Amino acid sequence: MEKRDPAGGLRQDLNGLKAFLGREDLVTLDGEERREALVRVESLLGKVGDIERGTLLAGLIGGTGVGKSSLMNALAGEPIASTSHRRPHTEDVLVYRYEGTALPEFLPLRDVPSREYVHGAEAVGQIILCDLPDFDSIVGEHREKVVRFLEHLDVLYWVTSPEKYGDGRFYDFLDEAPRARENFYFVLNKGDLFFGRPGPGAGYEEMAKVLDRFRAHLRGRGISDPVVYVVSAEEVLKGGDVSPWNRFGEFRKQLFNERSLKEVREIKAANLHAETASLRELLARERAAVAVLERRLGAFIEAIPSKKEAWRREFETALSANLEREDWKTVLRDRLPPSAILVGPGYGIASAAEAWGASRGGTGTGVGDPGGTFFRDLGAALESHGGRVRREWKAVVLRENLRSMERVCPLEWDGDPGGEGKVRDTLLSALERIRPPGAFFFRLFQYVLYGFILLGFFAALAGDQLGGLTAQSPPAAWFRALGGVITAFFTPRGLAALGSLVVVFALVGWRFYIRARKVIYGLADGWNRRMAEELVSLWEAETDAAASELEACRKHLQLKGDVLK
Ligand SMILES: Nc1nc2c(ncn2[C@@H]2O[C@H](COP(=O)(O)OP(=O)(O)OP(=O)(O)O)[C@@H](O)[C@H]2O)c(=O)[nH]1
Ligand SMILES: [Mg+2]
Repeated sequence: MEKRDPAGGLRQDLNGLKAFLGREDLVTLDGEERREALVRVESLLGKVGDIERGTLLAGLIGGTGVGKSSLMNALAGEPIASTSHRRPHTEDVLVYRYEGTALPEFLPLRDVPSREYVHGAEAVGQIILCDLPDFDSIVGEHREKVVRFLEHLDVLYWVTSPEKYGDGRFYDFLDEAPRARENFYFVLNKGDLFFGRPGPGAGYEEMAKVLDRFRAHLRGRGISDPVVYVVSAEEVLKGGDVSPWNRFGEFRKQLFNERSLKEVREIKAANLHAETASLRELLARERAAVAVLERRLGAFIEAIPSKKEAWRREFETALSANLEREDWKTVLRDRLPPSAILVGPGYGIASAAEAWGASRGGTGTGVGDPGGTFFRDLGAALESHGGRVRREWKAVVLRENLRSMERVCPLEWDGDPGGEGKVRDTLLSALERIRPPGAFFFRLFQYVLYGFILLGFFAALAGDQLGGLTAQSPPAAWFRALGGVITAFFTPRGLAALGSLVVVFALVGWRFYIRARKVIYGLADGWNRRMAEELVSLWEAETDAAASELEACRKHLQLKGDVLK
Protein backbone atom coordinates (compact mmCIF):
# COMPACT_ATOMS: atom_id res chain seq x y z
CA MET A 1 0.00 0.00 0.00
CA GLU A 2 1.34 3.40 -0.96
CA LYS A 3 1.62 6.20 1.54
CA ARG A 4 -1.48 8.37 1.48
CA ASP A 5 0.47 11.59 1.14
CA PRO A 6 3.80 10.78 -0.45
CA ALA A 7 4.67 14.36 -1.39
CA GLY A 8 3.61 15.58 2.05
CA GLY A 9 5.98 13.12 3.71
CA LEU A 10 8.79 14.26 1.48
CA ARG A 11 8.05 17.88 2.18
CA GLN A 12 8.15 17.20 5.91
CA ASP A 13 11.56 15.55 5.50
CA LEU A 14 12.83 18.48 3.46
CA ASN A 15 11.54 21.01 5.96
CA GLY A 16 13.37 19.12 8.69
CA LEU A 17 16.54 19.29 6.60
CA LYS A 18 15.98 22.96 5.99
CA ALA A 19 15.76 23.64 9.70
CA PHE A 20 18.91 21.61 10.22
CA LEU A 21 20.82 23.47 7.52
CA GLY A 22 19.61 26.76 8.93
CA ARG A 23 21.72 26.24 12.03
CA GLU A 24 24.82 28.35 12.36
CA ASP A 25 26.69 25.88 14.51
CA LEU A 26 27.14 22.94 12.20
CA VAL A 27 30.24 20.91 12.83
CA THR A 28 30.56 19.20 9.50
CA LEU A 29 29.49 21.92 7.09
CA ASP A 30 31.11 25.28 6.61
CA GLY A 31 29.13 28.32 5.52
CA GLU A 32 29.58 27.72 1.81
CA GLU A 33 28.57 24.06 1.89
CA ARG A 34 25.67 24.86 4.13
CA ARG A 35 24.37 27.49 1.76
CA GLU A 36 24.72 25.17 -1.23
CA ALA A 37 22.82 22.44 0.57
CA LEU A 38 20.13 24.92 1.54
CA VAL A 39 19.72 25.93 -2.08
CA ARG A 40 19.31 22.27 -3.00
CA VAL A 41 16.70 21.77 -0.31
CA GLU A 42 14.82 24.82 -1.48
CA SER A 43 14.81 23.61 -5.05
CA LEU A 44 13.59 20.18 -3.97
CA LEU A 45 10.89 21.80 -1.87
CA GLY A 46 9.89 23.74 -4.97
CA LYS A 47 9.59 20.53 -6.95
CA VAL A 48 7.60 18.86 -4.20
CA GLY A 49 5.33 21.87 -4.11
CA ASP A 50 4.77 21.58 -7.84
CA ILE A 51 3.92 17.92 -7.47
CA GLU A 52 1.59 18.65 -4.57
CA ARG A 53 -0.14 21.36 -6.50
CA GLY A 54 -0.29 19.06 -9.50
CA THR A 55 -3.63 17.58 -10.46
CA LEU A 56 -4.96 14.29 -11.64
CA LEU A 57 -6.64 14.42 -14.98
CA ALA A 58 -9.53 11.99 -14.94
CA GLY A 59 -11.75 11.37 -17.93
CA LEU A 60 -15.27 9.97 -17.92
CA ILE A 61 -16.36 8.62 -21.23
CA GLY A 62 -19.56 6.91 -22.22
CA GLY A 63 -22.79 7.15 -24.13
CA THR A 64 -25.23 9.91 -23.50
CA GLY A 65 -27.49 9.53 -20.48
CA VAL A 66 -25.43 6.82 -18.72
CA GLY A 67 -24.94 9.14 -15.77
CA LYS A 68 -21.51 10.75 -16.20
CA SER A 69 -22.65 14.09 -14.81
CA SER A 70 -24.37 12.34 -11.91
CA LEU A 71 -21.19 10.41 -11.15
CA MET A 72 -19.15 13.61 -11.11
CA ASN A 73 -21.60 15.25 -8.75
CA ALA A 74 -21.48 12.23 -6.50
CA LEU A 75 -17.68 12.34 -6.50
CA ALA A 76 -17.64 16.04 -5.69
CA GLY A 77 -20.28 15.66 -3.01
CA GLU A 78 -22.13 18.63 -4.48
CA PRO A 79 -23.65 19.49 -7.85
CA ILE A 80 -20.84 20.64 -10.09
CA ALA A 81 -22.14 19.25 -13.34
CA SER A 82 -25.60 19.86 -14.60
CA THR A 83 -27.60 16.78 -15.40
CA SER A 84 -30.62 18.55 -16.74
CA HIS A 85 -29.04 20.74 -19.37
CA ARG A 86 -28.02 19.23 -22.59
CA ARG A 87 -24.62 20.02 -24.01
CA PRO A 88 -24.59 23.09 -26.24
CA HIS A 89 -22.43 21.17 -28.66
CA THR A 90 -22.49 17.46 -28.21
CA GLU A 91 -18.89 17.07 -29.26
CA ASP A 92 -17.52 19.36 -26.50
CA VAL A 93 -15.12 18.14 -23.85
CA LEU A 94 -16.41 19.52 -20.54
CA VAL A 95 -13.63 20.30 -18.10
CA TYR A 96 -14.55 20.66 -14.40
CA ARG A 97 -11.92 22.45 -12.37
CA TYR A 98 -11.81 23.56 -8.75
CA GLU A 99 -11.48 27.34 -8.42
CA GLY A 100 -8.19 27.05 -6.52
CA THR A 101 -6.53 24.78 -9.04
CA ALA A 102 -5.00 25.77 -12.36
CA LEU A 103 -5.30 23.72 -15.50
CA PRO A 104 -2.04 22.04 -16.45
CA GLU A 105 -0.37 24.00 -19.21
CA PHE A 106 0.27 20.97 -21.35
CA LEU A 107 -3.43 20.12 -21.67
CA PRO A 108 -4.22 20.76 -25.35
CA LEU A 109 -7.69 22.14 -24.80
CA ARG A 110 -7.43 24.22 -27.92
CA ASP A 111 -7.12 21.11 -30.08
CA VAL A 112 -10.59 19.91 -29.12
CA PRO A 113 -13.82 21.83 -28.73
CA SER A 114 -14.01 22.30 -25.01
CA ARG A 115 -15.75 24.13 -22.24
CA GLU A 116 -14.37 24.85 -18.81
CA TYR A 117 -16.51 24.85 -15.66
CA VAL A 118 -15.04 26.21 -12.45
CA HIS A 119 -16.55 24.89 -9.25
CA GLY A 120 -16.05 25.28 -5.52
CA ALA A 121 -15.98 21.63 -4.47
CA GLU A 122 -12.71 21.33 -2.59
CA ALA A 123 -13.23 17.60 -2.16
CA VAL A 124 -12.15 17.13 -5.75
CA GLY A 125 -9.79 20.13 -5.68
CA GLN A 126 -6.89 18.22 -7.11
CA ILE A 127 -8.76 16.19 -9.63
CA ILE A 128 -9.72 17.72 -12.92
CA LEU A 129 -12.72 15.87 -14.22
CA CYS A 130 -13.17 15.75 -17.99
CA ASP A 131 -16.58 14.79 -19.24
CA LEU A 132 -15.86 13.45 -22.71
CA PRO A 133 -18.39 13.72 -25.49
CA ASP A 134 -20.44 10.78 -26.48
CA PHE A 135 -18.30 8.83 -28.94
CA ASP A 136 -21.32 8.49 -31.09
CA SER A 137 -21.66 12.21 -31.60
CA ILE A 138 -18.10 12.82 -32.68
CA VAL A 139 -17.10 12.01 -36.18
CA GLY A 140 -14.20 12.43 -38.55
CA GLU A 141 -11.25 14.52 -37.47
CA HIS A 142 -13.01 15.36 -34.16
CA ARG A 143 -12.93 11.75 -33.27
CA GLU A 144 -9.16 11.56 -33.83
CA LYS A 145 -8.61 14.70 -31.78
CA VAL A 146 -10.61 13.33 -28.87
CA VAL A 147 -8.66 10.10 -29.07
CA ARG A 148 -5.40 12.06 -28.95
CA PHE A 149 -6.74 14.12 -26.09
CA LEU A 150 -7.29 10.92 -24.12
CA GLU A 151 -3.54 10.36 -24.07
CA HIS A 152 -3.11 13.36 -21.82
CA LEU A 153 -5.39 11.97 -19.18
CA ASP A 154 -4.00 10.15 -16.18
CA VAL A 155 -6.94 7.85 -15.75
CA LEU A 156 -9.93 7.00 -17.85
CA TYR A 157 -13.30 5.67 -16.70
CA TRP A 158 -15.50 4.04 -19.28
CA VAL A 159 -19.03 4.54 -18.07
CA THR A 160 -22.05 2.63 -19.21
CA SER A 161 -25.36 1.43 -17.80
CA PRO A 162 -27.47 -1.72 -17.82
CA GLU A 163 -29.51 -0.21 -20.68
CA LYS A 164 -26.51 0.71 -22.81
CA TYR A 165 -23.68 -1.71 -22.13
CA GLY A 166 -24.63 -3.76 -25.13
CA ASP A 167 -24.19 -0.84 -27.57
CA GLY A 168 -21.62 -1.92 -30.12
CA ARG A 169 -20.42 1.67 -30.64
CA PHE A 170 -19.04 1.69 -27.08
CA TYR A 171 -16.70 -1.15 -27.94
CA ASP A 172 -15.81 0.27 -31.34
CA PHE A 173 -14.58 3.44 -29.68
CA LEU A 174 -12.78 1.41 -27.01
CA ASP A 175 -10.81 -0.15 -29.85
CA GLU A 176 -9.74 3.24 -31.10
CA ALA A 177 -8.65 4.54 -27.67
CA PRO A 178 -4.98 4.40 -26.75
CA ARG A 179 -4.66 0.91 -25.32
CA ALA A 180 -1.21 0.95 -23.81
CA ARG A 181 -2.53 2.64 -20.73
CA GLU A 182 -2.97 0.82 -17.48
CA ASN A 183 -5.35 3.30 -15.94
CA PHE A 184 -8.40 2.00 -17.62
CA TYR A 185 -11.48 1.30 -15.57
CA PHE A 186 -15.11 0.48 -16.24
CA VAL A 187 -18.12 1.79 -14.40
CA LEU A 188 -21.51 0.20 -14.78
CA ASN A 189 -23.82 2.92 -13.47
CA LYS A 190 -27.50 2.71 -12.57
CA GLY A 191 -26.96 -0.58 -10.76
CA ASP A 192 -30.24 0.17 -8.95
CA LEU A 193 -32.11 -0.77 -12.10
CA PHE A 194 -31.29 -4.44 -11.39
CA PHE A 195 -33.15 -4.24 -8.16
CA GLY A 196 -36.41 -2.79 -9.45
CA ARG A 197 -38.22 -6.09 -9.49
CA PRO A 198 -39.42 -7.77 -6.28
CA GLY A 199 -37.45 -10.58 -4.66
CA PRO A 200 -34.05 -10.03 -3.08
CA GLY A 201 -32.16 -12.62 -5.08
CA ALA A 202 -33.43 -11.52 -8.44
CA GLY A 203 -31.42 -8.27 -8.51
CA TYR A 204 -28.13 -9.98 -7.78
CA GLU A 205 -28.83 -12.66 -10.37
CA GLU A 206 -29.63 -10.08 -12.98
CA MET A 207 -26.54 -8.06 -12.06
CA ALA A 208 -24.30 -11.13 -12.30
CA LYS A 209 -25.73 -11.99 -15.68
CA VAL A 210 -25.19 -8.49 -17.06
CA LEU A 211 -21.71 -8.31 -15.61
CA ASP A 212 -20.81 -11.63 -17.24
CA ARG A 213 -22.02 -10.39 -20.56
CA PHE A 214 -20.26 -7.04 -20.16
CA ARG A 215 -16.99 -8.80 -19.36
CA ALA A 216 -17.43 -11.12 -22.28
CA HIS A 217 -17.83 -8.12 -24.59
CA LEU A 218 -14.70 -6.55 -23.19
CA ARG A 219 -12.76 -9.78 -23.52
CA GLY A 220 -13.92 -9.92 -27.10
CA ARG A 221 -12.15 -6.57 -27.56
CA GLY A 222 -8.97 -7.84 -26.03
CA ILE A 223 -9.44 -6.57 -22.48
CA SER A 224 -8.92 -9.77 -20.58
CA ASP A 225 -9.15 -8.75 -16.95
CA PRO A 226 -11.18 -5.54 -16.71
CA VAL A 227 -11.90 -3.77 -13.45
CA VAL A 228 -15.64 -3.08 -13.37
CA TYR A 229 -17.38 -1.07 -10.67
CA VAL A 230 -21.13 -1.57 -10.43
CA VAL A 231 -22.44 1.65 -8.91
CA SER A 232 -25.48 3.84 -8.60
CA ALA A 233 -24.76 7.53 -8.67
CA GLU A 234 -28.37 8.29 -8.00
CA GLU A 235 -28.36 6.31 -4.77
CA VAL A 236 -25.31 8.23 -3.59
CA LEU A 237 -26.79 11.56 -4.56
CA LYS A 238 -29.95 10.79 -2.66
CA GLY A 239 -27.93 10.44 0.50
CA GLY A 240 -28.61 7.91 3.23
CA ASP A 241 -27.46 4.31 3.23
CA VAL A 242 -25.85 2.87 0.18
CA SER A 243 -26.75 -0.69 -0.92
CA PRO A 244 -24.13 -3.38 -0.36
CA TRP A 245 -23.77 -4.03 -4.06
CA ASN A 246 -23.05 -0.34 -4.80
CA ARG A 247 -19.30 -0.08 -5.17
CA PHE A 248 -19.27 3.66 -5.55
CA GLY A 249 -17.06 3.99 -2.44
CA GLU A 250 -14.38 1.79 -3.95
CA PHE A 251 -14.61 3.59 -7.24
CA ARG A 252 -14.10 6.93 -5.48
CA LYS A 253 -11.25 5.62 -3.36
CA GLN A 254 -9.57 4.20 -6.40
CA LEU A 255 -9.79 7.57 -8.14
CA PHE A 256 -8.14 9.35 -5.22
CA ASN A 257 -5.55 6.66 -4.95
CA GLU A 258 -4.67 7.39 -8.57
CA ARG A 259 -3.83 10.88 -7.45
CA SER A 260 -1.40 9.58 -4.79
CA LEU A 261 0.08 7.15 -7.27
CA LYS A 262 0.65 9.99 -9.67
CA GLU A 263 2.52 11.86 -6.95
CA VAL A 264 4.62 8.81 -6.33
CA ARG A 265 5.36 8.48 -10.05
CA GLU A 266 6.34 12.11 -10.32
CA ILE A 267 8.48 11.99 -7.22
CA LYS A 268 10.22 8.99 -8.66
CA ALA A 269 10.64 10.64 -12.03
CA ALA A 270 12.17 13.73 -10.44
CA ASN A 271 14.50 11.52 -8.40
CA LEU A 272 13.36 13.37 -5.29
CA HIS A 273 13.82 10.51 -2.88
CA ALA A 274 17.41 9.94 -3.93
CA GLU A 275 18.17 13.65 -3.74
CA THR A 276 16.57 13.94 -0.34
CA ALA A 277 18.44 10.87 0.85
CA SER A 278 21.75 12.38 -0.20
CA LEU A 279 20.89 15.49 1.77
CA ARG A 280 19.84 13.39 4.69
CA GLU A 281 23.31 11.92 4.67
CA LEU A 282 24.60 15.36 5.61
CA LEU A 283 22.39 15.18 8.65
CA ALA A 284 23.63 11.70 9.54
CA ARG A 285 27.22 12.87 9.14
CA GLU A 286 26.58 15.85 11.38
CA ARG A 287 24.92 13.71 13.98
CA ALA A 288 27.86 11.32 14.03
CA ALA A 289 30.36 14.17 14.27
CA VAL A 290 28.47 15.78 17.12
CA ALA A 291 28.37 12.46 18.95
CA VAL A 292 32.14 12.07 18.56
CA LEU A 293 32.78 15.59 19.85
CA GLU A 294 30.40 15.14 22.71
CA ARG A 295 32.03 11.87 23.76
CA ARG A 296 35.53 13.26 23.53
CA LEU A 297 34.71 16.42 25.41
CA GLY A 298 32.83 14.39 28.02
CA ALA A 299 35.85 12.16 28.60
CA PHE A 300 38.07 15.22 28.93
CA ILE A 301 35.78 16.91 31.42
CA GLU A 302 35.48 13.78 33.51
CA ALA A 303 39.27 13.52 33.75
CA ILE A 304 39.67 17.09 35.06
CA PRO A 305 39.09 16.37 38.79
CA SER A 306 41.77 13.69 38.84
CA LYS A 307 44.29 16.01 37.23
CA LYS A 308 43.37 19.05 39.26
CA GLU A 309 45.37 18.08 42.34
CA ALA A 310 48.61 17.85 40.36
CA TRP A 311 47.82 21.14 38.62
CA ARG A 312 47.21 22.80 41.96
CA ARG A 313 50.58 21.62 43.29
CA GLU A 314 52.32 22.98 40.23
CA PHE A 315 50.64 26.31 40.70
CA GLU A 316 51.57 26.36 44.38
CA THR A 317 55.20 25.77 43.45
CA ALA A 318 55.13 28.62 40.99
CA LEU A 319 53.42 30.71 43.62
CA SER A 320 55.85 30.12 46.43
CA ALA A 321 58.80 30.99 44.21
CA ASN A 322 57.23 34.44 43.84
CA LEU A 323 55.85 34.90 47.34
CA GLU A 324 59.23 34.13 48.87
CA ARG A 325 60.69 37.20 47.22
CA GLU A 326 62.28 39.64 49.63
CA ASP A 327 60.50 42.70 48.20
CA TRP A 328 57.12 41.12 48.91
CA LYS A 329 58.07 39.93 52.37
CA THR A 330 59.30 43.44 53.17
CA VAL A 331 55.84 44.72 52.29
CA LEU A 332 54.30 42.27 54.72
CA ARG A 333 56.77 43.09 57.48
CA ASP A 334 56.29 46.80 56.93
CA ARG A 335 52.65 46.28 57.66
CA LEU A 336 53.56 44.56 60.91
CA PRO A 337 55.25 47.22 63.11
CA PRO A 338 56.79 45.93 66.41
CA SER A 339 54.51 48.32 68.28
CA ALA A 340 51.56 46.16 67.23
CA ILE A 341 52.76 43.18 69.21
CA LEU A 342 54.47 44.91 72.10
CA VAL A 343 52.90 46.03 75.36
CA GLY A 344 53.96 48.30 78.15
CA PRO A 345 57.52 49.60 78.09
CA GLY A 346 58.34 47.61 74.94
CA TYR A 347 55.43 49.31 73.19
CA GLY A 348 56.73 52.69 74.32
CA ILE A 349 60.18 52.01 72.99
CA ALA A 350 58.78 50.68 69.66
CA SER A 351 56.44 53.63 69.22
CA ALA A 352 59.24 56.07 69.92
CA ALA A 353 61.53 54.26 67.48
CA GLU A 354 58.81 54.17 64.79
CA ALA A 355 57.99 57.84 65.29
CA TRP A 356 61.64 58.69 65.00
CA GLY A 357 61.95 56.51 61.87
CA ALA A 358 58.89 58.21 60.34
CA SER A 359 60.23 61.66 61.12
CA ARG A 360 63.39 60.72 59.25
CA GLY A 361 61.35 60.18 56.11
CA GLY A 362 60.77 56.40 56.22
CA THR A 363 57.59 54.91 54.78
CA GLY A 364 56.57 53.79 58.20
CA THR A 365 53.66 51.39 58.08
CA GLY A 366 52.26 52.57 54.72
CA VAL A 367 51.69 50.17 51.83
CA GLY A 368 55.07 49.38 50.37
CA ASP A 369 55.44 48.43 46.75
CA PRO A 370 56.82 44.96 46.24
CA GLY A 371 58.69 46.04 43.12
CA GLY A 372 57.71 46.33 39.48
CA THR A 373 57.90 42.71 38.39
CA PHE A 374 56.28 41.09 41.40
CA PHE A 375 52.63 41.38 40.34
CA ARG A 376 53.53 40.86 36.72
CA ASP A 377 55.32 37.61 37.43
CA LEU A 378 52.56 36.37 39.69
CA GLY A 379 49.99 37.41 37.09
CA ALA A 380 51.85 35.42 34.45
CA ALA A 381 51.87 32.40 36.74
CA LEU A 382 48.11 32.70 37.23
CA GLU A 383 47.52 33.09 33.54
CA SER A 384 49.56 30.10 32.60
CA HIS A 385 48.28 27.83 35.38
CA GLY A 386 44.73 29.15 35.42
CA GLY A 387 44.45 28.61 31.65
CA ARG A 388 45.50 25.02 32.06
CA VAL A 389 42.10 23.46 31.34
CA ARG A 390 41.65 25.41 28.14
CA ARG A 391 45.20 24.79 26.99
CA GLU A 392 45.00 21.08 27.57
CA TRP A 393 41.65 20.87 25.75
CA LYS A 394 43.11 22.86 22.90
CA ALA A 395 45.94 20.37 22.70
CA VAL A 396 43.42 17.53 22.47
CA VAL A 397 41.50 19.38 19.77
CA LEU A 398 44.63 19.93 17.70
CA ARG A 399 46.05 16.47 18.24
CA GLU A 400 42.81 14.68 17.44
CA ASN A 401 41.84 17.02 14.64
CA LEU A 402 38.62 18.28 16.19
CA ARG A 403 38.91 21.80 14.85
CA SER A 404 35.24 21.79 13.91
CA MET A 405 34.64 22.04 17.65
CA GLU A 406 35.19 25.75 17.39
CA ARG A 407 32.05 26.12 15.31
CA VAL A 408 29.99 24.77 18.17
CA CYS A 409 31.62 26.52 21.09
CA PRO A 410 34.10 29.21 20.21
CA LEU A 411 36.37 28.80 23.22
CA GLU A 412 38.78 31.48 24.20
CA TRP A 413 41.94 29.63 23.36
CA ASP A 414 44.65 32.07 24.33
CA GLY A 415 44.16 32.38 28.02
CA ASP A 416 42.86 35.26 30.01
CA PRO A 417 45.24 38.21 29.84
CA GLY A 418 44.01 39.88 33.05
CA GLY A 419 46.24 37.89 35.42
CA GLU A 420 48.32 40.77 36.77
CA GLY A 421 45.32 42.89 37.70
CA LYS A 422 43.54 39.96 39.34
CA VAL A 423 46.55 39.03 41.41
CA ARG A 424 47.09 42.62 42.51
CA ASP A 425 43.45 43.10 43.50
CA THR A 426 43.33 39.80 45.34
CA LEU A 427 46.50 40.41 47.32
CA LEU A 428 45.81 44.02 48.21
CA SER A 429 42.29 43.28 49.36
CA ALA A 430 43.52 40.24 51.30
CA LEU A 431 46.07 42.44 53.06
CA GLU A 432 43.22 44.63 54.25
CA ARG A 433 40.82 41.85 55.03
CA ILE A 434 42.96 39.21 56.65
CA ARG A 435 44.49 40.33 59.94
CA PRO A 436 48.00 39.08 60.56
CA PRO A 437 48.33 36.48 63.29
CA GLY A 438 48.17 38.25 66.67
CA ALA A 439 51.29 36.90 68.44
CA PHE A 440 49.10 35.98 71.39
CA PHE A 441 51.70 34.09 73.44
CA PHE A 442 54.34 36.71 72.89
CA ARG A 443 52.01 39.35 74.28
CA LEU A 444 50.90 37.15 77.15
CA PHE A 445 54.51 36.52 78.06
CA GLN A 446 55.13 40.28 78.19
CA TYR A 447 52.14 40.88 80.46
CA VAL A 448 53.12 38.08 82.79
CA LEU A 449 56.72 39.22 83.04
CA TYR A 450 55.84 42.88 83.64
CA GLY A 451 53.23 41.77 86.14
CA PHE A 452 55.73 39.76 88.15
CA ILE A 453 58.24 42.60 88.19
CA LEU A 454 55.55 45.00 89.38
CA LEU A 455 54.36 42.58 92.04
CA GLY A 456 57.94 42.11 93.25
CA PHE A 457 58.29 45.88 93.39
CA PHE A 458 55.18 46.29 95.50
CA ALA A 459 56.09 43.40 97.76
CA ALA A 460 59.54 44.88 98.39
CA LEU A 461 58.06 48.30 99.06
CA ALA A 462 55.24 47.20 101.30
CA GLY A 463 57.54 44.93 103.30
CA ASP A 464 56.47 44.93 106.95
CA GLN A 465 53.20 46.82 106.29
CA LEU A 466 51.77 43.65 104.90
CA GLY A 467 53.07 41.41 107.59
CA GLY A 468 50.38 40.32 110.02
CA LEU A 469 47.58 40.68 107.45
CA THR A 470 45.50 37.59 106.83
CA ALA A 471 42.39 36.84 104.83
CA GLN A 472 40.43 37.18 108.06
CA SER A 473 41.79 40.66 108.77
CA PRO A 474 39.10 43.36 108.94
CA PRO A 475 38.90 45.86 106.02
CA ALA A 476 40.23 48.57 108.28
CA ALA A 477 43.53 46.69 108.62
CA TRP A 478 43.78 46.46 104.84
CA PHE A 479 43.21 50.16 104.38
CA ARG A 480 45.86 50.89 106.95
CA ALA A 481 48.34 48.68 105.10
CA LEU A 482 47.49 50.40 101.78
CA GLY A 483 48.07 53.79 103.33
CA GLY A 484 51.43 52.56 104.64
CA VAL A 485 52.45 51.43 101.11
CA ILE A 486 51.46 54.79 99.57
CA THR A 487 53.40 56.76 102.15
CA ALA A 488 56.34 54.41 101.57
CA PHE A 489 56.53 55.78 97.96
CA PHE A 490 57.49 59.11 99.26
CA THR A 491 60.27 57.94 101.43
CA PRO A 492 63.83 58.01 99.99
CA ARG A 493 63.73 54.18 99.96
CA GLY A 494 60.50 54.31 97.96
CA LEU A 495 61.89 56.70 95.36
CA ALA A 496 65.05 54.60 94.95
CA ALA A 497 62.88 51.50 94.42
CA LEU A 498 60.78 53.35 91.82
CA GLY A 499 63.95 54.40 89.99
CA SER A 500 65.21 50.83 89.81
CA LEU A 501 61.77 49.68 88.63
CA VAL A 502 61.99 52.11 85.73
CA VAL A 503 65.46 50.87 84.82
CA VAL A 504 64.34 47.23 84.97
CA PHE A 505 61.28 48.02 82.84
CA ALA A 506 63.40 49.85 80.28
CA LEU A 507 65.86 46.97 80.01
CA VAL A 508 63.12 44.33 79.76
CA GLY A 509 61.19 46.53 77.28
CA TRP A 510 64.29 46.84 75.15
CA ARG A 511 64.78 43.05 75.15
CA PHE A 512 61.18 42.60 74.02
CA TYR A 513 61.63 45.22 71.35
CA ILE A 514 64.67 43.35 69.97
CA ARG A 515 62.80 40.05 70.24
CA ALA A 516 59.73 41.51 68.49
CA ARG A 517 61.66 41.97 65.26
CA LYS A 518 62.30 38.21 65.12
CA VAL A 519 58.71 37.38 66.03
CA ILE A 520 57.52 39.58 63.18
CA TYR A 521 59.45 37.45 60.67
CA GLY A 522 57.49 34.44 61.81
CA LEU A 523 54.21 36.34 61.73
CA ALA A 524 54.88 37.62 58.23
CA ASP A 525 55.53 34.06 57.05
CA GLY A 526 52.23 32.90 58.50
CA TRP A 527 50.45 35.83 56.91
CA ASN A 528 52.10 35.07 53.62
CA ARG A 529 50.74 31.53 53.72
CA ARG A 530 47.24 32.96 54.00
CA MET A 531 48.00 35.15 50.99
CA ALA A 532 49.08 32.07 49.07
CA GLU A 533 45.78 30.39 49.97
CA GLU A 534 43.92 33.36 48.55
CA LEU A 535 45.80 33.05 45.29
CA VAL A 536 45.16 29.32 45.15
CA SER A 537 41.46 30.05 45.53
CA LEU A 538 41.75 32.49 42.68
CA TRP A 539 43.43 29.82 40.57
CA GLU A 540 40.76 27.33 41.55
CA ALA A 541 38.02 29.73 40.49
CA GLU A 542 39.70 30.25 37.12
CA THR A 543 40.09 26.54 36.62
CA ASP A 544 36.51 25.82 37.61
CA ALA A 545 35.25 28.56 35.35
CA ALA A 546 37.09 27.04 32.40
CA ALA A 547 35.75 23.61 33.30
CA SER A 548 32.19 24.84 33.49
CA GLU A 549 32.66 26.63 30.19
CA LEU A 550 33.52 23.26 28.69
CA GLU A 551 30.62 21.68 30.51
CA ALA A 552 28.26 24.24 28.98
CA CYS A 553 29.68 23.40 25.59
CA ARG A 554 29.06 19.74 26.24
CA LYS A 555 25.48 20.46 27.21
CA HIS A 556 25.12 22.40 24.00
CA LEU A 557 26.43 19.42 22.04
CA GLN A 558 24.06 17.08 23.83
CA LEU A 559 21.14 19.32 23.07
CA LYS A 560 22.22 19.61 19.49
CA GLY A 561 22.51 15.84 19.23
CA ASP A 562 18.98 15.50 20.57
CA VAL A 563 17.63 18.05 18.13
CA LEU A 564 19.32 16.28 15.22
CA LYS A 565 17.61 13.05 16.17
N1 LIG B 1 -31.81 4.95 -11.99
C1 LIG B 1 -30.74 5.71 -12.09
N2 LIG B 1 -30.74 6.79 -12.84
C2 LIG B 1 -29.63 7.54 -12.94
C3 LIG B 1 -28.46 7.20 -12.22
N3 LIG B 1 -27.53 8.12 -12.51
C4 LIG B 1 -28.06 9.01 -13.35
N4 LIG B 1 -29.34 8.67 -13.62
C5 LIG B 1 -30.24 9.37 -14.44
O1 LIG B 1 -29.85 9.28 -15.78
C6 LIG B 1 -30.13 10.47 -16.48
C7 LIG B 1 -28.89 10.99 -17.15
O2 LIG B 1 -27.95 11.32 -16.20
P1 LIG B 1 -26.73 12.25 -16.46
O3 LIG B 1 -25.88 12.25 -15.28
O4 LIG B 1 -27.14 13.53 -17.00
O5 LIG B 1 -26.05 11.42 -17.62
P2 LIG B 1 -24.89 11.90 -18.57
O6 LIG B 1 -24.09 10.73 -18.87
O7 LIG B 1 -24.19 13.04 -18.01
O8 LIG B 1 -25.70 12.35 -19.84
P3 LIG B 1 -25.25 13.37 -20.95
O9 LIG B 1 -24.66 14.55 -20.26
O10 LIG B 1 -26.52 13.67 -21.64
O11 LIG B 1 -24.30 12.64 -21.83
C8 LIG B 1 -30.67 11.44 -15.44
O12 LIG B 1 -32.07 11.48 -15.57
C9 LIG B 1 -30.29 10.83 -14.15
O13 LIG B 1 -31.22 11.10 -13.13
C10 LIG B 1 -28.51 6.02 -11.42
O14 LIG B 1 -27.54 5.65 -10.76
N5 LIG B 1 -29.66 5.31 -11.39
MG1 LIG C 1 -23.91 14.90 -18.65
